[in-house]
Amino acid sequence: MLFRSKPNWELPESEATPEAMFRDRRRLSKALAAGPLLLAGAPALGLAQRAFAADPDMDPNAGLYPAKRNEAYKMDRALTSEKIATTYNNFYEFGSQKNIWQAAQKMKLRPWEVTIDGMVEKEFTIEADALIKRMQIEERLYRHRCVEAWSIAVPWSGFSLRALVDMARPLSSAKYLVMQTFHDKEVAPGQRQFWYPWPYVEGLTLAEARNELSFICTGAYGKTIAKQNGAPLRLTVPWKYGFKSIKSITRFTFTDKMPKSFWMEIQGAEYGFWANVNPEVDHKRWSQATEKQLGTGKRVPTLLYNGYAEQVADLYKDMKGQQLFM
Ligand SMILES: Nc1nc2c(c(=O)[nH]1)N[C@H]1C(S)=C(S)[C@@H](COP(=O)(O)O)O[C@H]1N2
Ligand SMILES: [Mo]
Repeated sequence: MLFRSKPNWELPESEATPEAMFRDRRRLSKALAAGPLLLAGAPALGLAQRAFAADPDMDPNAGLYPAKRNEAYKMDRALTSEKIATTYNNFYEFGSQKNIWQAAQKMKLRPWEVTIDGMVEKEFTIEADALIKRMQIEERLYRHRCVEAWSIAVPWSGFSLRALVDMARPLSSAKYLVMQTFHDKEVAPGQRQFWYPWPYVEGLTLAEARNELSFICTGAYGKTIAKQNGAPLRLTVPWKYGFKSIKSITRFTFTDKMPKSFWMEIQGAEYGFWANVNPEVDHKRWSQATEKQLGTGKRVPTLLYNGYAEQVADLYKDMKGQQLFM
């Protein structure tokens, strides 16, 4: 049963938008210029809502970026240019080529409902903008290693996944957090390819979800995250192969059963649940020892847990028999 109630930490709508909106004056005035067209259909709408109706891409939380950098997360290499990180993407909902960034602009970000359900004290649904507004937003520099053996280094902004887990108040019997991407084949042509098990699904153990590194990205490069990078909410778990970092999330479900992810469903022999980065465990069809650093022309050694062993190795110390690295 899904309760559509407002948890006590949710702001009332009236508080949640206008003041932040005015920080984004340029787009607001652009949107207001389009206003009269909308007036007939929506006479009761306030200024802010009218601006939204005119431009659903306008982020009422735009003023949160650039966010203060959390210096705990050091970077050992040059950051990848924004140009590369926003034009070389994996987002199968929009096609299996890397150049899907234009197709992804079709995503409509408002309204964007996020449901928190399953084994929690009380299920609820909240608007992504309201959720983000409640969170402590910071910037972190993270490495990202795709299972295809390329890598980037990105200044993400967002909030710790642990904060969302705490808000959700999972039952003590919950062991896993499952995340799900939007499902709309009108918007995403890839989702018309019926042989894929849509929607995209990924999961973590609750211990992993509570690890300090697990991050929900809402921004990148000092501004709101681009659609092709997984707006409005995208997971980043930098010690795991990139496919674990699910984009454009609409649902967080708490459960006691290990979920079967999108890639496990497609090719379980090559893509497992854990998918921790390890240079010594090859993919069935290629080596994982090195990675191509996009934008540098360099191939560099891949690091165990993508260089994050200090933060995450403890999670796996009693799990010797499991396939932790595929
Ligand atoms: N919903 C969804 N999330 C996804 C994917 C996808 O196809 N669909 N691709 C994954 C893979 S394989 C990688 S490497 C990263 C790529 O993120 P980027 O394009 O922002 O660099 O997103 C991950 N998240
Ligand atoms: Mo990937």
